[in-house]
Amino acid sequence: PAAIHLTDYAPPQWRIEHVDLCFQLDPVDTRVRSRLQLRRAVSQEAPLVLQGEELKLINLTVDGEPVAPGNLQQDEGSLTLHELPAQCTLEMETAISPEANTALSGLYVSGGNFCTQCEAEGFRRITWFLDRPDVMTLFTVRLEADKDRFPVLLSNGNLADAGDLPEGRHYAVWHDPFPKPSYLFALVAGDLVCQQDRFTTCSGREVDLRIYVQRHNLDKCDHAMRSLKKSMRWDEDTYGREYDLDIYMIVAVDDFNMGAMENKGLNVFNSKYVLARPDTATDDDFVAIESVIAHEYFHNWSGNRVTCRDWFQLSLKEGLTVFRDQEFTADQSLRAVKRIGDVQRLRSLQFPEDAGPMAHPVRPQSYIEINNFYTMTVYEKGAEVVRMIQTLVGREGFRRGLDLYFERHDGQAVTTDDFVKAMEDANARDLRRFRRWYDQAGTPVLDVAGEYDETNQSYRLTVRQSCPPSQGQSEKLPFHIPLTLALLDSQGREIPLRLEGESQATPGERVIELTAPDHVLVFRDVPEAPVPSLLRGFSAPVKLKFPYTSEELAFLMGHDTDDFNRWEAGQQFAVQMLQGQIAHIQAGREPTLDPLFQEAFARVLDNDTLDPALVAEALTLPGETYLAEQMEVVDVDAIHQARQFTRRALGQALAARFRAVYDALQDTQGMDAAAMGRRRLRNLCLAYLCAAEDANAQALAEAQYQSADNMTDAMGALRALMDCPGEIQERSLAHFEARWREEPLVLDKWFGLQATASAPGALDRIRRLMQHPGFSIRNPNRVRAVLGAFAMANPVHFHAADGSGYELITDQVLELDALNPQIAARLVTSLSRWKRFDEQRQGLMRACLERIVAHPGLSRDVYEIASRSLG
Ligand code: DPP
Ligand code: ZN
Repeated sequence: PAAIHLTDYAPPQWRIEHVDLCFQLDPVDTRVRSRLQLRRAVSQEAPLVLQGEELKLINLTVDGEPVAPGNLQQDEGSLTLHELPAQCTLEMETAISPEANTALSGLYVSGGNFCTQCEAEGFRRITWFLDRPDVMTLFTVRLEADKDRFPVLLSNGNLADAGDLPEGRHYAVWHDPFPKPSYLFALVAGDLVCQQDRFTTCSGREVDLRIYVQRHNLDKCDHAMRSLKKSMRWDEDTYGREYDLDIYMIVAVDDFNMGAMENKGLNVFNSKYVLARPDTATDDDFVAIESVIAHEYFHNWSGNRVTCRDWFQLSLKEGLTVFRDQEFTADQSLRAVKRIGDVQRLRSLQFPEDAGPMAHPVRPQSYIEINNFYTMTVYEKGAEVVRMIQTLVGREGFRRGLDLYFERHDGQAVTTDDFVKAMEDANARDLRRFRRWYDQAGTPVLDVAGEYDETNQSYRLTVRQSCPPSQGQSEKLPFHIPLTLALLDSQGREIPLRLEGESQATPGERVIELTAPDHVLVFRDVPEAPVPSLLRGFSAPVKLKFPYTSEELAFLMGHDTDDFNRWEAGQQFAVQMLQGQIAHIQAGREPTLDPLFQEAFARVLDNDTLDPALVAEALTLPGETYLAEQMEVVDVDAIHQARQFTRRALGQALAARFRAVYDALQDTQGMDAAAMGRRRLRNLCLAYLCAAEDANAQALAEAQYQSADNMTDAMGALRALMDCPGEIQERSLAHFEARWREEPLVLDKWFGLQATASAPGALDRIRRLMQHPGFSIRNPNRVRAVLGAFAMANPVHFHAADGSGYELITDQVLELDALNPQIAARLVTSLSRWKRFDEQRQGLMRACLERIVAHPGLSRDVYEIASRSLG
């Protein structure tokens, strides 16, 4: 398969000004009639090349006449028409089979209902079209279907007409007044019910809000509806963005490749990000639902009103919209807790991607299959890049820049350059060098050193930036990096900052702009040797190296005035200690717990002035994948042993205090952020108590499981029990399965717990889970809950030394690839970083990748990931 390159971009030669679509919906044989109003966009004759996949062309006319055979050419994936008048009407009829569509791209059937997914290139699986985001078209859509089976008929925009047809059929006509690219098209038809509400926008417009679900889920929509209304209000208050149609619909479907999709006026969601009741969904689920609802809603401006010129610009809408949803969530609860979670995700998932064979810039330069580039880099690093712009121009400047961006580009398909340009123009800033964040892959490293000069009362910081090479980019140019810092005195107070050459000191923190490979910063009037607090709030997506002593880290853990950095100091302290333990284990010695760490840890636990959510974050040890990132050669067993040892040792040493905090947090009622924080800390205490392998703790966990009236506490107890194999664990898991068998989303939690269990016998467990009646390889959520969880979050067993974990995943990738290439490709990424492991594992993983690449009939999706991984 051939790669597509950004440098080959050419504007479309034809425009589709208006399209009328008529669907005769039938699961096996759906007929799609389309009428395209075409206008040539260039002065000289140009062929019209439409895209199409898995379509049967029944009929085609231009201006009502058949086309001469010589002027019509059908190839694999395209339909070419020659010698068309500069303006004409093209009418076509195509046949498709939604029921046979297991790739879940285009029009397909989920739970007996019709739905669509068109981003990125699914529309071409519905009808022939200029399926590219820079072709924006007005859509009118008529749906016809059997009225009993499919009473609800939905598409984008506003309802224009509806009525009955002969033979028990009916129809609906939808018109979307906003021109849009085909990837934002959607239709839904089925037996659905809806929860309804209203929203009055800031200018007084009334919007009809509807969440459509299958009837048995109608009692799980309240939270999603509340989240939607909050998002709408927040985007008005924060960014002045108002909704623009009379109706906003969300439809929940069980079979969905992504999290959700921002189709104009008709979002289609993975039901995982809609359905929630306190007894079926955890606090994390509630928070995730709120943020995905917000994310898709925010796309209405950052994505739909202003869209992408081509798919290389994907981060234009995704990075910006993730940034917006992160800010929204931060405003709903504790900003630092949100920031910590986002940074953990970035460091444990995006940093590895950026250091491996799939590394690509935020704006990729080439791809084989665009679906492989809906990545942590495009989304999360893209959001960090937007955040850095805000740090550089300030909150108000950022708002000015965003206003200008929307004003300038409303109704257009643009590039990340256009976004940066608006930020520059609104703030009279030069961000030329900053643009390198969009074009250079890899995670920059900041090596920082500090030196205090007592005689001159000055403190000298030297900062050197570098960035390791990545595929196709051996040399990197320096990045423009905002480094937010403060200097703390021995009481933990911020020392006023006066850089050499400045006449006056300023209080608090400072944003230093790094643009060169090396910087020397000399601070004057520093009365004592300070402890620097660097990269506050994680002001840039980089790896910071500063030679802190354990004492300094313990000090920062207790005193840093930046909440994020207080947490970060604890993480770094833990990493240092765990690295020492890993070395001990590798040398065949017993690991030990650093008393200074235990003391600092206990002080946080005992500090009842801190928010419980922040305490819980501070007391959570760095994850195994993050620890793996810090090693030259990853040793999954030693990492797991060290981490488990530390959890157990802390659980034993501080048992009485964990129990006291657990008991003090009895009041966990409610769904507000404060109650969620209390539940989080309480469940963390329980986990440490169980890690200590104490029989009382198991009884406590079982009691909590049985009395829990919410899923957070039930899962907290079960998760804690996963550290204690035995009768109580088995009994509780069996009870959970019996109780929730009929609720697929809840059962996924049960699948996930077992798929990630570190107890021996993992392979048999995975095979058993796949035999469970609730499992189906055709459902992406089930695949993620069992196979995805195993491959990505059970390092000890996935990387079993005999290669059995790799073989299992390889077999499943190949089976899945024939059904759903997008999901299969995601699973392959678990094998892509083979070079990070010992020689034996390298060989085994490589052999699996070779087996995949050699498989006949492989999809582009899987081919691209597997071949790049080998390359
Ligand atoms: N639906 C995906 C998202 O919102 C892709 N646009 O991120
Ligand atoms: Zn998005």
